[in-house]
Parts: sequence; structure tokens; C-alpha cells
Amino acid sequence: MATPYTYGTNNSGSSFDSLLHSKYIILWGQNPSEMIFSTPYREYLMHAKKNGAKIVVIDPRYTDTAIAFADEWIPILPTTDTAMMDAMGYVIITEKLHDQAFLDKYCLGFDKDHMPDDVPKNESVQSYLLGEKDGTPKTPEWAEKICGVPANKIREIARDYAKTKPAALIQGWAAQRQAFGEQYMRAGAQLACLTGNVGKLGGWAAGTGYWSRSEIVYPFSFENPVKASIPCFLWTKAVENGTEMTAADGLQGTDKLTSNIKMIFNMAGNMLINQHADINKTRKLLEDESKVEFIVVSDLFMTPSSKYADILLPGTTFFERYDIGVPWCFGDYVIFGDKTIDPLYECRNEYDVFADIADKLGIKDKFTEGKSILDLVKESVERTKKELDPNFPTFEEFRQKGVYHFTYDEPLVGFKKQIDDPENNPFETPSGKIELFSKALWDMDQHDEIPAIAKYISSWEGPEDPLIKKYPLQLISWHYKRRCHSTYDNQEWLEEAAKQEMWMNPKDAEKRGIKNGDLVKVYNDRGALIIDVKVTPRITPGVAGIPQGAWYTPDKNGLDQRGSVNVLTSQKPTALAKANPQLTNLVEVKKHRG
Ligand SMILES: Nc1nc2c(c(=O)[nH]1)N[C@H]1C(S)=C(S)[C@@H](COP(=O)(O)OP(=O)(O)OC[C@H]3O[C@@H](n4cnc5c(=O)[nH]c(N)nc54)[C@H](O)[C@@H]3O)O[C@H]1N2
Ligand SMILES: Nc1nc2c(c(=O)[nH]1)N[C@H]1C(S)=C(S)[C@@H](COP(=O)(O)OP(=O)(O)OC[C@H]3O[C@@H](n4cnc5c(=O)[nH]c(N)nc54)[C@H](O)[C@@H]3O)O[C@H]1N2
Ligand SMILES: [Mo]
Repeated sequence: MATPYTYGTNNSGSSFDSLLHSKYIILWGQNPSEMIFSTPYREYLMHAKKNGAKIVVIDPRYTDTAIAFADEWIPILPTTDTAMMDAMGYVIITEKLHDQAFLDKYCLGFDKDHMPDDVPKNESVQSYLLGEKDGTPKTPEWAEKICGVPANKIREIARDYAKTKPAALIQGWAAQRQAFGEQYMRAGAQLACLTGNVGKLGGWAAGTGYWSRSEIVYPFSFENPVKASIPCFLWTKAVENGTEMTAADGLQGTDKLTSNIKMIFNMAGNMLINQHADINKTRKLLEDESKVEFIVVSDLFMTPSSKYADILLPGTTFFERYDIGVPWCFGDYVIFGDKTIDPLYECRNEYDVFADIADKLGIKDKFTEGKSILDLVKESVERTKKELDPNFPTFEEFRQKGVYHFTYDEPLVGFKKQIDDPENNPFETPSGKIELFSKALWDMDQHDEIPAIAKYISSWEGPEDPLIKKYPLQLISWHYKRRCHSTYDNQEWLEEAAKQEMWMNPKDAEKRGIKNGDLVKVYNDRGALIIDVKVTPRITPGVAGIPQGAWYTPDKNGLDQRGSVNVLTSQKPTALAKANPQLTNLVEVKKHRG
């Protein structure tokens, strides 16, 4: 949501083989040793390292990634990354390490000479970083007090990033699951522009999404006639008072919803309760039958969400149907999903369920066009071969081999054509340039929470919130190696391999008389859970970490027994995207049982 204000789109990015050309790599809140992309990312990182690239990991935790790849781990307090980025920008411009030619040619908003006409000149990036208007230069000393990273360390990283070219600043997404997460995405992009690393092989257009080169043709011709949409994180709001939602809540495609949400079809998701924020609040809402009147859930397991279903549909696994597996985000291949058995018992493919519903509604032919899943897979293969890639296998070849790799002569570089030939390839922003200053954001006139340039904004439930006196620990969660979100939480062998436990620094544990392996209670005003604790210097003091995705398991008093982190998280959305701030939490921890 934030990135298009800078680059005009987030539908761009580089492929990981481009890292073989990088000399310096910052993995900012990125943990590919645990967090799986469908691509050999780790292998490319290892090659980059062998090639001599220096790798820095910035994360509140000393992650498996930091252990495997990092020359240096920089611990940082959650919600404060943008303060460090601001200070890096300050160092880069005051030491004249910035790429002025790049900024002049491609960017809007860096300095007073490159501002939109009807905006005060002192609203530029340079003016903000130097503190010309607010009187606060964004020095490393200023940032150190906020983010906890020593000023000289910030200086060193800023200098290394600016001088060692090409350099890739790659951002993970956890640091934007924060109250003001939009700033972190745009601030990363800004650093890549200050140093001229956008559109260059071995550089990286920070702030972009991830990009896969595995394209296939989807043989669906129907279009959803319903144009109204809400930010998915606000679904609970749309249940309570959807009819009052406006564009300010992210409502699109209509001025007004005609009804609150009364029916939910929850398919292949545990978002109905487990993965959404503030489980106790959601639970009350789901238990009130006057609100959502009808809930259908389709899943493979009796998940916490499944328990709220009026009708529970047993779905099929990918062993019971044909499919084409397209990798998530990255990966230059597609996989043939062969059906190995017929669906068991009453389990049915979702496609067949929907076809039957369409039948009752009298639109079956329109929905299926008479095609089965197998027909759709065959058509997809044939059309991909014909329309996209003549080397694509035939259906039988694809089925035999099981996988097809797309091949390319060179790495993909995000925004290369805009940088190589800007005349003919303007950025898709209103000005055609990279908008470090966004007039569209400026015009929203909410400068404190939605500034036109990326800025550090002191976060609610961050280290500067007075609430920290009552709840002194910042609580984050991460995507665990033993699960895909909540999927596989019920797998006992995986519990042996990587158990559900909370990380806590020895300093914080000692203050509370807590020892490694103790059962602790973690709580705030929204809820409470119990969990075993791992006391480890691998997490920054003042921060606690619980892997996200454990199945919500309340006892009769509502105390979660499994360590399901969303009993502690908040439904207050981020300022611009109205997205989840599930990593912005203050909590206290006490010993439950030694
Ligand atoms: N094994 C596995 N792989 C997955 C998934 C899974 O559930 N399991 N889920 C997939 C999905 S849908 C997604 S969206 C991606 C998620 O990808 P990401 O969001 O990038 O992954 P996370 O594990 O949430 O966070 C990455 C790192 O950021 C750190 N971090 C947390 N808060 C902050 C902060 O404020 N600042 C900084 N600098 N770092 C912070 C965490 O400690 C963690 O090590 O992963 C995908 N891959
Ligand atoms: N605190 C906190 N909360 C988070 C996050 C975080 O970092 N911290 N991350 C957020 C992110 S990035 C994401 S993407 C969401 C993910 O949240 P969800 O999208 O809800 O992901 P899962 O928990 O994996 O739920 C997928 C469900 O689909 C079922 N399933 C799998 N295959 C099939 C199938 O073929 N058919 C059917 N019918 N069912 C199937 C699985 O059994 C599982 O129950 O969580 C979000 N929530
Ligand atoms: Mo995700």
C-alpha cells in the first residue's frame, strides 16, 4: 500500500540471482533461514557471501539467518527502524555520500529544488533530515536514544551502505506489521534512492514487493461483479459497523456498504480467529449470533476457526485433486500437482462445492463453463505454451516431469527500464518520478500519521509510549520454521523439532525471577497466555518474542494454554493501509510455574 506512493507500483523487484553481483547486503528484519520463499534464496545468499559480499542483519533477534550469513547482527527495538533509517539518511547527506545525480534525474522531493510547485520548500527530505523545520536534526545520537543502536554503529552502516556499491537493502515484512509500518517501507526505498541503488544490477529497490518470474495463464473468464472492497484487516469492523465505513477506512469501489457483514465463507484460512488480532475481542463478536449470522468454514483440520462454523466443510488436500503450483512471490518454476487418490469420505474439492452453490443460484454454466478442475489445468498448460512460453511442456510432459523451470539469460532487476531509459519509461507515479515526496499523501492532510515523506513516527505501544511503565516489554512474533502460520501446529513431531516457546533476554528474566524452561504468564489489557520460556541473549533486552500461529486454546477462564500470540495483539489498524499492527504490543510477563 505504501510503496506505490514512492515508485508508482509494487509490482516490481529483483530476482535473487542478482545478489551474486552485490557487494554489501542488509537484511533488514529478514529471516530467510526460517521464513520460506519458494526459491533458493539461501543458496544465493551463500554464494553472495562466498563472493565476498558483506552481510548485515538488523533484527531484534539473533536469528538463524544472522547465525548462518551475517558478518554482523544489529539488534534494534521493534517499531523504531525508521528512526535508524532517518539517521542513516542524515549521515549519508551530511557526509556528501549521496548520489545527487540520481536524485536530480529520477526523484521528486529530495531537496528544495525538486519539490512539487504548491508545497513549502522546507517539506523536502533533506530539510526534514537536517531538522530545518522541526529543529531536530535526525542525527545518529538522536536515533540511538530511540532505537537502541549505538550512534557510531549507525554511522558505520550508513557509510558502508553508501560507499560499497552495488548494495542491496532487502526488507522483511515484520517491521511493517507495526503501527506505522508504512514509514518503514518508504524509508527503505528512500535509502536505496539516496545511494542510487535502484535499477542497478546488484543493487535493490528497497520497499518493493517480491517478484516471481513464473507466469502461467489462468483460464478464468469471469469477473467479480462486486466492486466494493474493504481492507481485509478491518473485517471485524465491517461486522460491527460496516455501514458506517467510509473511504477514510479504506472502503473502495462504493461510497457506502448497504449492510454489515452477516455471512462469512472462510476457506483455507484460520483468520476467523487465530490469525486475526485481538482474539478475545473477535471471540465475543463471533459468539454473538446477532452479528455474523452464518459462518461456513472449509478446512482440513479442526482448527480454532473451524470451531465457529455453522457448517463445516471438510476440504481436500492437494493429493486429492489436480492443480498447478505457482511459487509464492519468488521462484522461476511451476509444479504439476497430480491427483494421487480420490477424495476421502465426505471431503470435497472447493471448486466442486462452489460449482454446486452456483447451480443452486442458477449460474452453474456461467461459473464452470462446463469445465472440471482437470479441464482447467489442461487449458492452463496449453494456453501458457501458446501465449507465453513455447518451451512450456505439453500436459503429458508436464505431468511426467512434475516441474517446469523458466530460464532467463540474466537476473531480473527491479525498475531497470525506468532507470536505463526514463524518457520512454516513466515511473507510474503522478509525476513520473520516484516520489520521495508524495503530493497524493500530502493532500490527505494528515501529516502527523501519514506524512508525505517517510518519517519516524513515535508508535503507540512502542518504547516511547508511557504505557511501558505498566507493560514494560515489547512483544513481537515471527513466522516460525516449523509451521506455515497456524498450519502444522497440530503436528506433534514438529513440536519436538521446534517447540512453541517465548524468547526472553536473561536481563529481563532475572528481574522477574524467571529461569530457562519456566512456564510464564504473558498479559496485557487485551488478554493473557501461558507459555514455556527460552531465556536467551539472542533477543534484545526489553523485547519478548513468541512465534506466531499456535492454535488458540483457552481454558475455562479464557487463559490461552498454547502460546497463541494474537490474544495479546491489537485491532487498531495502521494509519494509511489500515493493515495489521500485530507486532506492536506492550506486555508484562510473570512466572506461572517454575
Ligand atoms: N516457515 C515459514 N515461512 C513462511 C511463513 C510461515 O508461516 N512459516 N509465512 C509466509 C508469509 S504469508 C509471509 S507474509 C512471510 C513473512 O515474512 P516476514 O514478515 O519477513 O517474516 P517474519 O518472520 O514475520 O519476520 C522476519 C524477521 O523480522 C524480525 N522483526 C520483528 N519485528 C521487527 C522490527 O520491528 N524490526 C526489525 N528490524 N525486525 C523485526 C523478526 O524477529 C524476524 O526474524 O513468510 C512466509 N514464509
Ligand atoms: N501475531 C501475528 N499474526 C499474524 C502474522 C504475524 O506475523 N503475527 N502474520 C499474518 C500473515 S502475514 C498472514 S499471511 C496470516 C496467515 O493466516 P492464514 O491465512 O489464516 O494461514 P493459516 O493459519 O496457515 O491457515 C490456512 C488454513 O488452511 C487450511 N488448508 C490448507 N490447505 C487447504 C486446502 O487445500 N483446502 C482447504 N479447505 N483448507 C486448506 C489449513 O489447514 C489451515 O488451517 O496470518 C497473519 N497473522
Ligand atoms: Mo503473509
